[in-house]
Amino acid sequence: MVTMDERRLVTVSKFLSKYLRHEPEALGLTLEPGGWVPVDALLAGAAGKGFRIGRDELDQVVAQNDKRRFSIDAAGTRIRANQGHSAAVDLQLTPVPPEEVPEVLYHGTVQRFLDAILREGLRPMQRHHVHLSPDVETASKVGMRRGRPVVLTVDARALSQAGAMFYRSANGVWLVDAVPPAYLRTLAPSP
Ligand code: HQG
Repeated sequence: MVTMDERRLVTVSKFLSKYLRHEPEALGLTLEPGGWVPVDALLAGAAGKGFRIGRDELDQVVAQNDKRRFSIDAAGTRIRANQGHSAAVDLQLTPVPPEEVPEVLYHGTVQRFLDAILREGLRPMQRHHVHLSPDVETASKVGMRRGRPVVLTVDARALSQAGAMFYRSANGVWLVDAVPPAYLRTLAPSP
């Protein structure tokens, strides 16, 4: 097996995110329940766009992706993005019972969204869910994609006990429909 360099890994990962999360129809794909598509159809669709991906490359991207964004099923015939979709799909997530939801989770964002977030709560925006991180460091990295990060603490257990459904994605990201302002606090910025 040829080992891929980091740049190629990122390029293939971005390609997969685009079509498995956002525009499956542009590759002639339909997301099955759970977000799955046949690997063969994906590789054929990619080749049709002039972007050839080898099956061994695909396996490496799934295995080595820094955030475990993708899964291949046990039979090795279907692939999916684990979360982050904007395309319509039933991800067949199982709600986590309130007693298994952590007391607090974190959300990384940036200052310019803060007023709106504290006023109307966290909303899923283009995605299906609000994404929450299990620790401050991860949340901080998520916020950093947009500038100087601001981390919010989410009273997740309380929100779950109040009836909100929490889901955990295969890569440890927590998902919830929305977070009302009453369950949010800004974490004091680190010096
Ligand atoms: C903000 C990446 C105004 C929210 C990351 C965020 C993550 C509001 C942006 C995953 C708002 C949405 C998700 C409100 C939320 N008013 N702004 N009421 N509510 N926002 O990308 O959480 O690389 O959809 O704070 O690492 O940043 O894709 O969500 O800034 O895990 O695998 O609206 O995406 O992973 O942005 O990131 P996003 P996110 P991947």
